[in-house]
Amino acid sequence: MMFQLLVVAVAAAAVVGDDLPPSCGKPVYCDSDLLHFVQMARLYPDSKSFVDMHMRRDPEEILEDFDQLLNSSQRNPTREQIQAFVNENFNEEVEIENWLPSDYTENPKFLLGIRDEKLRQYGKDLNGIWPNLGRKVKASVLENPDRYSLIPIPNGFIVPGGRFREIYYWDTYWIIEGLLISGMPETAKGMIDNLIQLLKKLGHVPNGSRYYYQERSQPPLLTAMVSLYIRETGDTKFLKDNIEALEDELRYWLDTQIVTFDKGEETHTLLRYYSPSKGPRPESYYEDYSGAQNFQSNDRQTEYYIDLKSAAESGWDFSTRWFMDADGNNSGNLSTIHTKDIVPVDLNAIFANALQNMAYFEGLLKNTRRASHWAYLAKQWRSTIQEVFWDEDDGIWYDYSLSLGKHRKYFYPSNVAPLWMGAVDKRLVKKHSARVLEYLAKSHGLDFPGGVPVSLINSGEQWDFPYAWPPLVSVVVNALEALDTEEGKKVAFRVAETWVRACHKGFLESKQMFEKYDVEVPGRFGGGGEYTVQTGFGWANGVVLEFLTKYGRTLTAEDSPSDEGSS
Ligand SMILES: *[C@@H]1O[C@H](CO)[C@@H](O)[C@H](O)[C@H]1NC(C)=O
Ligand SMILES: *[C@@H]1O[C@H](CO)[C@@H](O)[C@H](O)[C@H]1NC(C)=O
Ligand SMILES: *[C@@H]1O[C@H](CO)[C@@H](O)[C@H](O)[C@H]1NC(C)=O
Ligand SMILES: CC(=O)N[C@H]1CO[C@H](CO)[C@@H](O)[C@@H]1O
Repeated sequence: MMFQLLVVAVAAAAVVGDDLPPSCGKPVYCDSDLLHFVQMARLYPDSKSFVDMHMRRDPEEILEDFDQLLNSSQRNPTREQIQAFVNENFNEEVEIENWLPSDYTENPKFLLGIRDEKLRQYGKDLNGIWPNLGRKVKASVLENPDRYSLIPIPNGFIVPGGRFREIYYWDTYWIIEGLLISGMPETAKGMIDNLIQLLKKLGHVPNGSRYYYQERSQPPLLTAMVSLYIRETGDTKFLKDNIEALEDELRYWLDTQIVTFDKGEETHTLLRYYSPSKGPRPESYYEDYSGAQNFQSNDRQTEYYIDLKSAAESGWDFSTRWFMDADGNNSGNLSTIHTKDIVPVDLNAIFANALQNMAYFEGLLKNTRRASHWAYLAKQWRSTIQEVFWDEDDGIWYDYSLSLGKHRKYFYPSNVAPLWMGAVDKRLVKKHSARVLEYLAKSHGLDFPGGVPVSLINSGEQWDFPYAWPPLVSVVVNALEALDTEEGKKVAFRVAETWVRACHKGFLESKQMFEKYDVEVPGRFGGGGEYTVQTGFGWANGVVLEFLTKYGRTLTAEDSPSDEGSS
């Protein structure tokens, strides 16, 4: 079982839509005429609104009644009829209630380490947002689970904010980082346990705790979260209780997301994002379905849906990173999305780190044989990362296109993910550090006043220019630190300082933290993409807290008069 990955080859057979599973096993939310007609009637500006409602009656009765409505209207019900049907059968009342984390305190210790008075206040304000984002699942969901799209989880948790009212997989990594800084390890532990409960129930950690997210995972940062938690608390009992589940998650990725291909003389095995299920994303049904009408054939539409979902699995929905025009360049648009053709640097860096974490965990539990098994795989993964992604000409790691057999030579912060995740052997870090800095300087990706953009292309998509996303800024700063050179540390500090000042400025103006920002105007929220900008915001708070802690002794809210002109 464990060594299976060496012999798995991916069958490149065409995907046939009818053979694919629906997005989830609950037809009302994932696979029914009801879903189709309601979402296409556009009753709500955000497609997520309907699939978050719960049912007033049993789903079988509702589906049958809707069939009747279709029959009596020759499958052409009016918008009013559909709205009336929804009002009668569904309830918008939120199934999640506010929750005050028991380990929350107003003046956590980390504030003492921040020298600048304004930034210390900012840290205190950010810490003070945690209780506003605390939630737990209402008891009514447990009493009648069949009537909800929410998957119940046992512990209180911190949500991202806005439309993201449930727990999300990769968001949780930066939230946990912030919670540990805020001295809230119990809350962090409860959140990790929630993800593990989802993993046990579904066989993998879903994108978020909704059935309609069930067929998609997200960047596999669970072991990295456990590692943060264990290093902070030394809670090896938690590790012991959950080690099997953590292994299961890695096997899930090895079993379902692996791709084997030739580059040059060598055959390589790595992971890609791949989420094969039928139809549009239920929570973005109208948008996906409308987009698919650009394609004539059913097979092309099916491919399109899979590429959209695979991009959603990456967390980067959507981005030129997954677009390929006729020449394979990233200047395409959503209708030229080819996520599953692209082997991503960051996913594989995260996975190499997960393998190494697993070796570390098994070591802590004194399972030496298993520890060396995972350590061996981790080493193998790191060396494949180097062989496939490293570009000797440009001195950086690039995503790799399977169909073109070549690198995608574009600036994305994910290019430095191997450094962030410790997925490059120390010797090579030393050897390449100057080249990586040179690449970053030449790319101009770090030159903007409001943060590091997710790309340099203004496509109108939310994971493109001019937007900066907090987790990616954290990736860049940590990658630069990992170079372990004086110059690397200098640049890391500059990037972190720019970021904290921009977020601080935005916060003073609006009293809000945003899920993403505009790199051209410091502190302005980023507006484009699939939905309106969301506030709160879990990972934004986590990343600023990270930088305030890391650089609290030297970081300032603004240049002091004596610095003016020198920077
Ligand atoms: C709707 O009509 C079809 C045939 O036209 C029939 O099979 C089905 O039972 C009808 N459904 C309801 C709920 O009346
Ligand atoms: C793709 O990029 C290459 C190299 O920059 C360029 O020559 C070519 O015209 C581009 N193709 C398209 C369709 O933009
Ligand atoms: C997207 O690209 C395709 C193929 O190049 C083109 O036909 C289509 O008009 C583009 N759509 C938009 C919205 O720009
Ligand atoms: C499309 C999808 O899979 N849904 C969500 C997964 O979670 C992220 C948040 O991290 C959302 O942006 C996606 O919409």
